[in-house]
Parts: sequence; C-alpha cells; structure tokens
Amino acid sequence: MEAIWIYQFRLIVIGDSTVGKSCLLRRFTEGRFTDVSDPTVGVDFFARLVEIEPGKRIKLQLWDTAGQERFRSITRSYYRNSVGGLLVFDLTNRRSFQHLKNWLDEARMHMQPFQTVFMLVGHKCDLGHLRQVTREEAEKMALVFGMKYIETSAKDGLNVEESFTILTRDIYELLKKGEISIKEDWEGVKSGFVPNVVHSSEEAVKPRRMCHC
Ligand SMILES: Nc1nc2c(ncn2[C@@H]2O[C@H](COP(=O)(O)OP(=O)(O)O)[C@@H](O)[C@H]2O)c(=O)[nH]1
Ligand SMILES: [Mg+2]
Repeated sequence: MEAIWIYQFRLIVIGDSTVGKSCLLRRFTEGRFTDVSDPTVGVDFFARLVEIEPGKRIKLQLWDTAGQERFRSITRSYYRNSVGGLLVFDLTNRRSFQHLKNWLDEARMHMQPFQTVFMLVGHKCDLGHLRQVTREEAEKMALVFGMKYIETSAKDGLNVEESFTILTRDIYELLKKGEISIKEDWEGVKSGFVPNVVHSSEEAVKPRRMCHC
C-alpha cells in the first residue's frame, strides 16, 4: 500500500560540527551507523514516516546542516521553514555544550514569529568513560531552555528512535491544540496526503430510504 501521512513536519538538527548530527539522522532513517562520516557538503535531507497512533502517520522531512555549521553560514530559510528539531551536543565535548545557547538564540531569532519545538540531545552516550557533561547539568539546561532532554547514541542505536518520535508527538499535540497551525507561505507543517474515501460522518448524513408500508 502507498505510504499515506496526515501531516508533514520539517525538522532541523543543529549543534556544533562533529557532535554527530549526520550519524544520528542516518541511524534514524537508514538504521545503520557508519564510523567514517564524510563532512556533509551542500544540503542534505532525509525523510521517514512515524506512526503516532495506529494508522496515523506523519512524514518527517529532516534537514541536515550539511557542513555549514563550521562556518556559521546557515541560511535563514533553513531555520525559517522548519517547525523545530533537535539541538545536539556531544557528551564528550564540553565546548559543544557551552555553545548550545548560541545555537538556540540563532534558531529562535530566525524562526519567530512561528511557534517551534526543540529537544535537547546529549549525543554519543556510548562513550561513558569520556563524558564531560553530567546528566544533571544537561537536564538543568533543558529546563532553562524549556525543552525535554534525552541522551542518545547513533553507534548503539540508543534512544535515536525515541528522540525523533517524542519530538514528533509533542509537535502533533500542539497542532491539535491549535498552538501550531498550517500557514500558506511556511513549510514547517504541511497537510498530508489522505486517500479519497467516504468518511463515516459523510455516510451518516446520507438520506436513508424509509419503508412506509
Ligand atoms: N562513539 C560515537 N561516535 C559517534 C556517534 N555519532 C557520531 N559519532 C562520530 O562522530 C563523528 C562526527 O559525526 P557526524 O555525524 O559527521 O557529525 P556532524 O558534523 O555533527 O554531522 C564521526 O567520526 C562519527 O563516527 C555516536 O553515537 N557514538
Ligand atoms: Mg554533518
């Protein structure tokens, strides 16, 4: 059966270069980890469907910063046309943790006035012995930023699925509540492809033949 989705969310993955963004995306979309990750050139995007409720799928369009983060030359449209994403640091690299606020400020500056949702990701949790940031510190930071925190490993596949699905569910809930809405000139959330079927509510209003005998 053809893939059908009710919405498409466009998400971005931001954070210092080498924190593991491309590996995280590749693990989530292709289910594999490749150790030699070539620094992405140009614009890279990935896609995957996520089932949020039985039969209800959301298509994720996932954009990778594609090496531009080295030069801080990420374009405005990259931020502007997304509904949120993952804010990633490397648990074994304290500097990447210290740069988080810059990343978030820049993203929020370009994304306003749209409501957006981010999740803080402490990545490479398989390297426990090299850890430079404690879970407590990261949780505190997430609280200050007003977002959830999760620790992931693309190498072990730990929490990769969860990070994207929790974020997707949170955006979906805001959409249902009307706090996020679809806009004509914005790519963050789009209405999906729904098959041409007769809905039960339409069925109910059809005139019924009655027998008067
Ligand atoms: N140990 C470990 N290394 C990782 C993990 N994810 C990425 N890496 C390594 O970190 C380096 C940078 O990864 P990459 O995805 O290119 O980072 P990006 O610049 O943020 O896109 C590469 O050498 C990866 O093999 C992980 O979960 N665990
Ligand atoms: Mg990359």
